[in-house]
Amino acid sequence: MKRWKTAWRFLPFSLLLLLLAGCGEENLTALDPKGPQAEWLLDNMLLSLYIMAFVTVVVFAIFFIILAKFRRKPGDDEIPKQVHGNTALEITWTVIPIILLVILAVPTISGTFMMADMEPDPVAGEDTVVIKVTGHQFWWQFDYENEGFTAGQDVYIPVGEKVLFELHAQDVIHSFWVPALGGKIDTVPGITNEMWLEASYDGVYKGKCAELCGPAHALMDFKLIALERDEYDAWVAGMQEGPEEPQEVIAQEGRELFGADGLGCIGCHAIGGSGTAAGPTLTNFADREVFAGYLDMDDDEMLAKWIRDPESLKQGNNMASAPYLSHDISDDEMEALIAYLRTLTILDNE
Ligand code: HEC
Ligand SMILES: [Cu+2]
Repeated sequence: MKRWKTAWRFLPFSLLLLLLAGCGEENLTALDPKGPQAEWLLDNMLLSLYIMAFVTVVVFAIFFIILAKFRRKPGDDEIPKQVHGNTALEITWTVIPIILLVILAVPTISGTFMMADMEPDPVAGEDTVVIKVTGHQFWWQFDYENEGFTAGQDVYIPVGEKVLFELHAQDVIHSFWVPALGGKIDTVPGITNEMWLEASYDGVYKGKCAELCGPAHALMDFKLIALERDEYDAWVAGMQEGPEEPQEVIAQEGRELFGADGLGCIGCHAIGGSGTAAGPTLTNFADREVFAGYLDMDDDEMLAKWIRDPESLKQGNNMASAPYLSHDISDDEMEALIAYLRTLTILDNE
């Protein structure tokens, strides 16, 4: 009894939590669709919700009517007539659910085929974009194999076009999910899964790993950036060319440190061209909104902290085993490294 009383006291908090659960991250929601797949998913969710609500209302209405109508009244001394079986009723409550299930099945089946349809659907004159996605603990690699370059953390697509994704995983199972655009599909080591997404509007869409994959799983965020076709083409050309040479002396010193004769960052972080499985390419690092999935891009101190002690900010990440960490990076060196990292832009060159 006492336990129930305590439990009830938490009810308002639980309801509040439920309310707040929707507010956490702006546009990390499937309830505000921005593409044909996500729209279909929401429509289907609502259809099943309405059908369930309808069934609940009807069943409860009948229940309460019968409760009121047939309850024991003063003077009712006899047990009512006992009935077994009623063919008409039984047919009714078998046929109605069948009809409801058919109503649900028709759009579900056609939608499932629509979402599984990996046939390219090129928009007039443009090649369909195909992107190889690889999930790593705890970051995302995006290989644009036809175009010959790799992007890390942020995936760019042209707006209004069906883009094909080939999904892989390097280490454990992850799940690729951009809620505003579509459903989630697992990335599984040794298996290639496929999906397509289309963004109806340009913009920055949040993505998240949706499969518990290790200590920093919750920080395995990424962005999908949908650009108009001409901007997208310019971005592709920029990624193929790589970032411009650093002009400032301090940034040039940073590039030395970044290289194989310095701290050896380049061993895991490609700049320009294809990347490796060892770490995200930093070709367009300065164009990101966040780094390491969640850290404020404008915060130099945070970036320095990341480079000095990545484990303290993202538990279990694979930069924490980098050999350079045994070397004390001086403040001057750090300043140079960060100055160099901040020159790594593609969007600002256009
Ligand atoms: C052993 C390989 C390795 C070495 C060496 C290495 N890193 Fe990393 N780095 C990684 C990995 C893996 C990540 C992704 C971590 C994550 O988000 O889980 C990363 C992430 C980063 C990021 C954030 C990238 C992003 O876009 O989110 C920066 C910046 C970075 N490293 C800078 C450096 C610098 C500077 C050096 C050299 C001083 C360096 N790294 C050396 C493996 C390495
Ligand atoms: Cu993951």
